[in-house]
Amino acid sequence: TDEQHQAHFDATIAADTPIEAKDWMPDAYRQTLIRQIGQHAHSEVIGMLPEANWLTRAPSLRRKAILLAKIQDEAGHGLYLYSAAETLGCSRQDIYEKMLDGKMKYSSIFNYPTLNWADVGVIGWLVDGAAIVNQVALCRTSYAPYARAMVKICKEESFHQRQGYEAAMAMANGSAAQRAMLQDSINRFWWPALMMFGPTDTDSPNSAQSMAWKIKRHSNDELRQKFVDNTVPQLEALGMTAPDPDLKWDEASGHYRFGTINWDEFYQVIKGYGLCNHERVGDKRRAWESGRWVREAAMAHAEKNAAKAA
Ligand code: FAQ
Repeated sequence: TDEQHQAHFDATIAADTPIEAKDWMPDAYRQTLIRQIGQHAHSEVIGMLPEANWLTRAPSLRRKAILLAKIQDEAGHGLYLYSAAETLGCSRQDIYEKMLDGKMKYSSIFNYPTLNWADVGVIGWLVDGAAIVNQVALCRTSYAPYARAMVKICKEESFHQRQGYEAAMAMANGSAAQRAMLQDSINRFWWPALMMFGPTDTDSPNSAQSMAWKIKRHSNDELRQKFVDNTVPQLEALGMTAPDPDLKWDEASGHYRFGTINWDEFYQVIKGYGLCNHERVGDKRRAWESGRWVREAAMAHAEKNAAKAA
Protein backbone atom coordinates (compact mmCIF):
# COMPACT_ATOMS: atom_id res chain seq x y z
CA THR A 1 0.00 0.00 0.00
CA ASP A 2 0.96 3.65 -0.25
CA GLU A 3 1.36 3.86 3.54
CA GLN A 4 3.81 0.95 3.49
CA HIS A 5 5.74 2.56 0.62
CA GLN A 6 5.82 5.87 2.49
CA ALA A 7 6.99 4.21 5.72
CA HIS A 8 9.75 2.40 3.85
CA PHE A 9 10.82 5.63 2.13
CA ASP A 10 10.86 7.53 5.44
CA ALA A 11 12.95 4.79 7.06
CA THR A 12 15.37 4.82 4.12
CA ILE A 13 15.84 8.60 4.41
CA ALA A 14 16.21 8.33 8.21
CA ALA A 15 18.92 5.68 7.79
CA ASP A 16 20.81 7.88 5.31
CA THR A 17 20.46 5.22 2.64
CA PRO A 18 20.36 6.79 -0.83
CA ILE A 19 17.20 6.60 -2.92
CA GLU A 20 17.72 5.02 -6.35
CA ALA A 21 15.78 5.75 -9.54
CA LYS A 22 13.63 2.61 -9.36
CA ASP A 23 12.76 2.97 -5.66
CA TRP A 24 9.30 4.16 -4.67
CA MET A 25 9.30 7.85 -3.76
CA PRO A 26 6.59 10.40 -2.92
CA ASP A 27 5.50 12.37 -5.94
CA ALA A 28 6.42 15.69 -4.30
CA TYR A 29 9.98 14.41 -3.70
CA ARG A 30 10.22 13.49 -7.38
CA GLN A 31 8.85 16.87 -8.50
CA THR A 32 11.20 18.80 -6.20
CA LEU A 33 14.16 16.91 -7.61
CA ILE A 34 13.08 17.48 -11.22
CA ARG A 35 12.80 21.19 -10.41
CA GLN A 36 16.16 21.47 -8.67
CA ILE A 37 18.18 19.16 -10.94
CA GLY A 38 16.53 20.68 -14.02
CA GLN A 39 17.37 24.22 -12.88
CA HIS A 40 20.86 23.12 -12.07
CA ALA A 41 21.27 21.64 -15.57
CA HIS A 42 19.89 24.81 -17.20
CA SER A 43 22.36 26.88 -15.16
CA GLU A 44 25.27 24.88 -16.50
CA VAL A 45 24.32 25.38 -20.14
CA ILE A 46 23.26 29.04 -19.77
CA GLY A 47 26.46 29.54 -17.75
CA MET A 48 28.48 28.85 -20.90
CA LEU A 49 27.31 32.11 -22.46
CA PRO A 50 28.89 34.85 -20.29
CA GLU A 51 32.32 33.24 -20.60
CA ALA A 52 31.92 32.50 -24.30
CA ASN A 53 31.72 36.28 -24.75
CA TRP A 54 35.50 36.41 -24.16
CA LEU A 55 36.66 33.35 -26.10
CA THR A 56 37.60 35.28 -29.23
CA ARG A 57 39.36 37.95 -27.17
CA ALA A 58 41.36 35.83 -24.70
CA PRO A 59 44.74 37.52 -24.18
CA SER A 60 46.85 34.47 -25.10
CA LEU A 61 46.58 31.03 -26.70
CA ARG A 62 47.08 29.45 -23.25
CA ARG A 63 44.20 31.42 -21.71
CA LYS A 64 42.01 30.64 -24.70
CA ALA A 65 42.68 26.88 -24.50
CA ILE A 66 41.90 26.87 -20.76
CA LEU A 67 38.68 28.84 -21.25
CA LEU A 68 37.54 26.56 -24.10
CA ALA A 69 38.12 23.49 -21.92
CA LYS A 70 36.20 25.04 -19.03
CA ILE A 71 33.21 25.94 -21.20
CA GLN A 72 33.16 22.41 -22.64
CA ASP A 73 33.13 21.06 -19.07
CA GLU A 74 30.00 23.13 -18.34
CA ALA A 75 28.27 21.52 -21.32
CA GLY A 76 29.27 18.12 -19.92
CA HIS A 77 27.87 19.05 -16.48
CA GLY A 78 24.61 20.01 -18.15
CA LEU A 79 24.48 16.60 -19.82
CA TYR A 80 25.13 14.64 -16.59
CA LEU A 81 22.43 16.68 -14.86
CA TYR A 82 19.84 16.33 -17.63
CA SER A 83 20.50 12.58 -17.50
CA ALA A 84 20.05 12.56 -13.71
CA ALA A 85 16.76 14.46 -14.15
CA GLU A 86 15.60 11.94 -16.78
CA THR A 87 16.00 9.08 -14.29
CA LEU A 88 13.02 10.68 -12.50
CA GLY A 89 10.81 10.24 -15.56
CA CYS A 90 10.83 13.74 -17.06
CA SER A 91 11.82 14.37 -20.66
CA ARG A 92 14.92 16.42 -21.33
CA GLN A 93 13.25 18.18 -24.23
CA ASP A 94 10.28 19.11 -22.07
CA ILE A 95 12.31 20.70 -19.28
CA TYR A 96 14.63 22.41 -21.77
CA GLU A 97 11.65 23.98 -23.52
CA LYS A 98 10.25 25.07 -20.16
CA MET A 99 13.51 26.94 -19.56
CA LEU A 100 13.27 28.57 -23.02
CA ASP A 101 9.68 29.58 -22.24
CA GLY A 102 10.67 31.11 -18.88
CA LYS A 103 8.71 28.44 -16.95
CA MET A 104 11.83 27.03 -15.30
CA LYS A 105 14.58 29.03 -13.68
CA TYR A 106 18.36 28.94 -13.98
CA SER A 107 20.90 30.57 -11.67
CA SER A 108 20.54 34.34 -11.25
CA ILE A 109 24.30 34.82 -11.62
CA PHE A 110 24.29 34.22 -15.38
CA ASN A 111 22.08 37.24 -16.00
CA TYR A 112 24.98 39.62 -15.38
CA PRO A 113 27.17 40.81 -18.26
CA THR A 114 30.88 40.02 -18.68
CA LEU A 115 32.35 43.45 -19.36
CA ASN A 116 36.10 42.90 -19.15
CA TRP A 117 38.66 40.08 -19.32
CA ALA A 118 39.02 40.01 -15.52
CA ASP A 119 35.40 38.79 -15.39
CA VAL A 120 36.55 35.44 -16.79
CA GLY A 121 38.97 34.95 -13.88
CA VAL A 122 36.48 36.29 -11.35
CA ILE A 123 33.71 33.98 -12.61
CA GLY A 124 36.03 30.98 -12.21
CA TRP A 125 37.11 32.11 -8.75
CA LEU A 126 33.85 33.46 -7.25
CA VAL A 127 31.08 31.83 -9.29
CA ASP A 128 32.61 28.37 -9.55
CA GLY A 129 33.82 28.85 -5.96
CA ALA A 130 30.25 29.45 -4.79
CA ALA A 131 28.98 26.60 -6.96
CA ILE A 132 31.47 24.18 -5.32
CA VAL A 133 30.41 25.08 -1.78
CA ASN A 134 26.83 24.25 -2.76
CA GLN A 135 27.74 21.17 -4.81
CA VAL A 136 30.08 19.55 -2.28
CA ALA A 137 27.07 19.46 0.05
CA LEU A 138 25.00 17.92 -2.76
CA CYS A 139 27.44 15.00 -3.11
CA ARG A 140 25.56 13.63 -0.05
CA THR A 141 22.08 14.49 -1.31
CA SER A 142 19.55 11.70 -0.76
CA TYR A 143 18.85 10.98 -4.45
CA ALA A 144 21.73 8.76 -5.60
CA PRO A 145 21.87 9.63 -9.34
CA TYR A 146 22.12 13.35 -8.44
CA ALA A 147 24.78 12.67 -5.79
CA ARG A 148 26.85 10.60 -8.23
CA ALA A 149 26.72 13.33 -10.89
CA MET A 150 27.93 15.84 -8.27
CA VAL A 151 31.08 13.89 -7.43
CA LYS A 152 32.50 14.24 -10.93
CA ILE A 153 31.20 17.78 -11.36
CA CYS A 154 32.92 18.89 -8.14
CA LYS A 155 36.29 17.61 -9.32
CA GLU A 156 36.00 19.63 -12.51
CA GLU A 157 34.55 22.65 -10.72
CA SER A 158 37.48 22.75 -8.34
CA PHE A 159 39.86 22.91 -11.32
CA HIS A 160 37.72 25.77 -12.68
CA GLN A 161 37.94 27.64 -9.40
CA ARG A 162 41.72 27.30 -9.31
CA GLN A 163 42.19 28.41 -12.92
CA GLY A 164 40.01 31.43 -12.16
CA TYR A 165 42.01 32.33 -9.09
CA GLU A 166 45.27 31.88 -11.01
CA ALA A 167 44.01 34.24 -13.73
CA ALA A 168 42.97 36.75 -11.04
CA MET A 169 46.40 36.41 -9.41
CA ALA A 170 48.14 37.19 -12.71
CA MET A 171 46.13 40.42 -12.93
CA ALA A 172 46.69 41.29 -9.27
CA ASN A 173 50.43 41.02 -9.91
CA GLY A 174 50.18 43.03 -13.13
CA SER A 175 49.96 46.74 -13.97
CA ALA A 176 47.86 49.34 -12.15
CA ALA A 177 45.35 49.13 -15.03
CA GLN A 178 45.08 45.35 -14.62
CA ARG A 179 44.58 45.66 -10.86
CA ALA A 180 41.87 48.27 -11.46
CA MET A 181 40.16 45.97 -13.96
CA LEU A 182 40.23 43.11 -11.44
CA GLN A 183 38.83 45.29 -8.65
CA ASP A 184 36.06 46.51 -10.96
CA SER A 185 35.11 42.93 -11.77
CA ILE A 186 35.08 41.91 -8.08
CA ASN A 187 32.88 44.92 -7.32
CA ARG A 188 30.32 43.76 -9.89
CA PHE A 189 30.36 40.00 -9.09
CA TRP A 190 30.70 39.97 -5.29
CA TRP A 191 27.06 40.50 -4.35
CA PRO A 192 25.58 38.44 -7.21
CA ALA A 193 27.86 35.54 -6.11
CA LEU A 194 26.38 35.74 -2.58
CA MET A 195 22.89 35.68 -4.12
CA MET A 196 23.63 32.32 -5.80
CA PHE A 197 22.83 30.55 -2.50
CA GLY A 198 19.20 31.67 -2.68
CA PRO A 199 16.99 33.63 -0.28
CA THR A 200 17.70 33.76 3.45
CA ASP A 201 16.52 30.71 5.39
CA THR A 202 13.50 32.57 6.70
CA ASP A 203 12.43 33.48 3.13
CA SER A 204 13.23 30.14 1.46
CA PRO A 205 9.92 28.34 0.82
CA ASN A 206 11.46 25.03 -0.28
CA SER A 207 14.15 24.62 2.37
CA ALA A 208 12.28 22.97 5.24
CA GLN A 209 10.89 20.14 3.13
CA SER A 210 14.11 19.71 1.12
CA MET A 211 16.13 19.50 4.35
CA ALA A 212 13.68 16.95 5.79
CA TRP A 213 14.10 14.84 2.65
CA LYS A 214 17.89 15.36 2.86
CA ILE A 215 17.93 16.72 -0.67
CA LYS A 216 19.56 19.78 0.91
CA ARG A 217 22.07 18.99 3.66
CA HIS A 218 22.80 22.59 4.67
CA SER A 219 20.67 25.69 4.58
CA ASN A 220 21.13 28.56 2.10
CA ASP A 221 22.55 30.85 4.82
CA GLU A 222 24.96 28.22 6.15
CA LEU A 223 26.44 27.66 2.71
CA ARG A 224 26.60 31.40 1.97
CA GLN A 225 28.52 31.92 5.24
CA LYS A 226 30.92 29.12 4.37
CA PHE A 227 31.59 30.73 0.98
CA VAL A 228 32.32 34.13 2.56
CA ASP A 229 34.62 32.51 5.14
CA ASN A 230 36.51 30.65 2.38
CA THR A 231 36.77 33.64 0.08
CA VAL A 232 37.76 36.66 2.19
CA PRO A 233 41.32 35.37 2.85
CA GLN A 234 41.69 34.76 -0.90
CA LEU A 235 40.51 38.30 -1.59
CA GLU A 236 43.06 39.65 0.89
CA ALA A 237 45.84 37.55 -0.64
CA LEU A 238 45.13 39.27 -3.96
CA GLY A 239 45.31 42.69 -2.29
CA MET A 240 41.72 43.39 -3.38
CA THR A 241 38.61 44.44 -1.42
CA ALA A 242 34.94 43.48 -1.39
CA PRO A 243 32.31 46.18 -2.10
CA ASP A 244 30.90 45.74 1.41
CA PRO A 245 31.77 48.25 4.16
CA ASP A 246 30.22 45.91 6.76
CA LEU A 247 32.47 42.96 5.95
CA LYS A 248 34.59 42.17 9.00
CA TRP A 249 36.05 39.27 10.97
CA ASP A 250 34.08 38.39 14.07
CA GLU A 251 36.40 36.74 16.59
CA ALA A 252 33.58 35.57 18.85
CA SER A 253 31.77 33.52 16.20
CA GLY A 254 34.82 32.63 14.10
CA HIS A 255 33.07 33.93 10.98
CA TYR A 256 33.18 36.96 8.71
CA ARG A 257 30.14 39.18 9.15
CA PHE A 258 28.79 40.77 5.98
CA GLY A 259 26.26 43.44 5.00
CA THR A 260 22.69 43.04 3.79
CA ILE A 261 22.11 41.58 0.34
CA ASN A 262 19.95 43.60 -2.04
CA TRP A 263 17.04 41.15 -2.17
CA ASP A 264 15.00 43.40 -4.47
CA GLU A 265 17.69 42.99 -7.08
CA PHE A 266 17.72 39.20 -6.54
CA TYR A 267 13.95 38.86 -7.02
CA GLN A 268 14.00 41.14 -10.07
CA VAL A 269 16.66 38.94 -11.66
CA ILE A 270 14.88 35.64 -10.95
CA LYS A 271 11.61 37.08 -12.29
CA GLY A 272 13.34 37.71 -15.61
CA TYR A 273 14.26 41.38 -15.31
CA GLY A 274 18.02 41.12 -14.83
CA LEU A 275 20.47 42.85 -17.15
CA CYS A 276 20.91 39.88 -19.49
CA ASN A 277 17.90 37.54 -18.99
CA HIS A 278 16.47 38.48 -22.38
CA GLU A 279 19.77 38.07 -24.20
CA ARG A 280 20.64 34.72 -22.55
CA VAL A 281 17.32 33.04 -23.27
CA GLY A 282 17.28 34.59 -26.76
CA ASP A 283 20.71 33.07 -27.52
CA LYS A 284 19.59 29.64 -26.34
CA ARG A 285 16.35 29.85 -28.29
CA ARG A 286 18.23 30.74 -31.49
CA ALA A 287 20.64 27.84 -30.94
CA TRP A 288 17.68 25.49 -30.32
CA GLU A 289 15.95 26.62 -33.54
CA SER A 290 19.06 26.51 -35.69
CA GLY A 291 19.90 23.04 -34.37
CA ARG A 292 16.50 21.65 -35.30
CA TRP A 293 17.77 20.10 -38.57
CA VAL A 294 20.55 18.31 -36.66
CA ARG A 295 18.04 16.75 -34.24
CA GLU A 296 15.77 15.77 -37.14
CA ALA A 297 18.66 14.29 -39.14
CA ALA A 298 19.86 12.29 -36.11
CA MET A 299 16.35 10.89 -35.57
CA ALA A 300 15.97 10.00 -39.26
CA HIS A 301 19.37 8.28 -39.20
CA ALA A 302 18.46 6.30 -36.08
CA GLU A 303 15.14 5.24 -37.60
CA LYS A 304 16.83 4.14 -40.82
CA ASN A 305 19.36 2.06 -38.87
CA ALA A 306 16.63 0.51 -36.76
CA ALA A 307 14.67 -0.41 -39.90
CA LYS A 308 17.81 -1.94 -41.45
CA ALA A 309 18.48 -3.98 -38.31
CA ALA A 310 14.88 -5.25 -38.34
N1 FAQ B 1 18.96 31.86 -8.99
O1 FAQ B 1 13.19 27.94 -1.60
P1 FAQ B 1 14.49 28.26 -2.26
C1 FAQ B 1 26.73 26.45 -11.92
C2 FAQ B 1 14.79 30.17 -6.61
S1 FAQ B 1 26.27 26.79 -10.31
C3 FAQ B 1 17.76 31.57 -9.50
O2 FAQ B 1 15.67 28.51 -1.39
P2 FAQ B 1 15.71 25.81 -3.24
C4 FAQ B 1 28.20 26.16 -12.19
C5 FAQ B 1 14.47 28.72 -6.30
O3 FAQ B 1 14.70 27.91 -7.43
C6 FAQ B 1 24.61 27.40 -10.32
N2 FAQ B 1 16.74 31.11 -8.76
O4 FAQ B 1 14.80 27.12 -3.35
C7 FAQ B 1 28.76 27.04 -13.23
C8 FAQ B 1 13.02 28.83 -5.90
O5 FAQ B 1 12.21 28.99 -7.07
P3 FAQ B 1 11.18 27.86 -7.59
C9 FAQ B 1 23.59 26.32 -10.31
C10 FAQ B 1 16.98 30.89 -7.45
O6 FAQ B 1 15.63 25.10 -4.52
C11 FAQ B 1 29.71 27.99 -12.91
C12 FAQ B 1 12.97 30.15 -5.18
O7 FAQ B 1 14.07 30.90 -5.64
N3 FAQ B 1 23.62 25.57 -9.09
O8 FAQ B 1 25.89 26.48 -12.72
C13 FAQ B 1 18.22 31.15 -6.85
O9 FAQ B 1 15.38 25.04 -2.01
C14 FAQ B 1 30.27 28.84 -13.89
C15 FAQ B 1 13.02 30.00 -3.67
O10 FAQ B 1 14.31 29.51 -3.22
C16 FAQ B 1 22.50 24.97 -8.62
O11 FAQ B 1 21.45 25.05 -9.21
C17 FAQ B 1 19.25 31.65 -7.69
N4 FAQ B 1 20.47 31.94 -7.22
O12 FAQ B 1 17.21 26.37 -3.04
C18 FAQ B 1 28.39 26.93 -14.57
C19 FAQ B 1 22.67 24.18 -7.35
N5 FAQ B 1 18.14 30.85 -5.54
O13 FAQ B 1 12.04 26.75 -8.12
C20 FAQ B 1 28.94 27.77 -15.54
C21 FAQ B 1 21.50 23.29 -7.06
C22 FAQ B 1 16.88 30.43 -5.30
O14 FAQ B 1 10.40 27.42 -6.39
C23 FAQ B 1 29.90 28.74 -15.20
N6 FAQ B 1 20.40 24.01 -6.51
N7 FAQ B 1 16.19 30.46 -6.46
O15 FAQ B 1 10.38 28.53 -8.65
C24 FAQ B 1 20.24 24.28 -5.18
O16 FAQ B 1 21.08 23.94 -4.36
C25 FAQ B 1 18.99 24.99 -4.75
O17 FAQ B 1 18.03 24.86 -5.76
C26 FAQ B 1 19.19 26.50 -4.38
C27 FAQ B 1 17.84 27.11 -4.06
C28 FAQ B 1 20.11 26.60 -3.18
C29 FAQ B 1 19.81 27.25 -5.57
